[in-house]
Amino acid sequence: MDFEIPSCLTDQPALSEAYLAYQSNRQTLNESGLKVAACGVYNAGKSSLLNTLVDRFDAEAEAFKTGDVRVTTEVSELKFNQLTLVDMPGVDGSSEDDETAWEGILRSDYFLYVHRIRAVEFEQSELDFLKRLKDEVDNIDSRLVLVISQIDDVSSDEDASRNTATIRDTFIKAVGFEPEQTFSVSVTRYVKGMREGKQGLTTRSGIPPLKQWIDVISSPPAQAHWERLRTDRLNSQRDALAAQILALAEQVDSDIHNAMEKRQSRLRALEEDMRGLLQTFKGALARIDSLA
Ligand SMILES: Nc1nc2c(ncn2[C@@H]2O[C@H](COP(=O)(O)OP(=O)(O)OP(=O)(O)O)[C@@H](O)[C@H]2O)c(=O)[nH]1
Ligand SMILES: [Mg+2]
Repeated sequence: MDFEIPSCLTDQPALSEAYLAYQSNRQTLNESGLKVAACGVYNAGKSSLLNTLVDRFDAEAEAFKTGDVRVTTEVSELKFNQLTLVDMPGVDGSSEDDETAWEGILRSDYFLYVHRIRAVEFEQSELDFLKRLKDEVDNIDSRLVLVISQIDDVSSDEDASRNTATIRDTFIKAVGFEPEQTFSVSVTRYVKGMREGKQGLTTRSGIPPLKQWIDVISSPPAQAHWERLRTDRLNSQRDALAAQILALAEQVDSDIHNAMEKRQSRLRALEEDMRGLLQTFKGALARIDSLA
């Protein structure tokens, strides 16, 4: 739906944009069920992970496209039962991709932060992204979980535990809190387990606990919680917009006041000049009279 910009804001591009963003957010949040978004650097396995959550991982039936190169460049959504899954571009993409990812963030309720187990070092762009989450997203500590992905990619349990501990530490330092949940997953094991009916592999994929957690957050008892967080978010966005509009109104008021002051002082100066002129005329007249 297109929203109309109030006429008083039409020549205020930044405010118009903030107003439209608020209206469109409000509409999206009022109309959609719970949104869970996957974020992380490119190739972290975000799209593959979301595909397992809806059990659509066969190449020809993938819910979200996957691949070795940078694949996801736009925010895309998939409705699944009462839930909407949101796939986002890698946070280390172009700054345009990052802004696109950010739009997805602002409209999502929960975030799966996906990080490959082999990537022990975080990239600077990830740290910047996590800091932005921490600074700009309300109640992030109850909305962000860590997903350590591609755990089949390390050969020993020892390496896996060491890498997991380091990744968790860096994550905690970046966001400033311990995630309520950390999931260690392997899409490869899950898909193989499902295709070949190998229950052991499916269990060792770590995907079932993640699915259970999603069932819990999307269950009716949890609904009041995320709906309240949404309302809080919309209210603070509305308050910020109202404060901007108020600041603009005060500026306009002070501009009018200054213009009137200027006009008054010009009028006073004119009046003074006229008086001076009148005195000069009177003096001249008096001199003419005295000559007569
Ligand atoms: N070994 C292994 N490879 C995986 C796993 N999950 C995904 N991959 C592979 O990792 C690559 C990237 O996966 P995607 O799901 O496309 O990654 P993405 O994070 O969505 O990437 P972008 O959309 O480009 O940001 C693909 O080649 C996947 O097959 C896993 O659990 N184990
Ligand atoms: Mg992707």
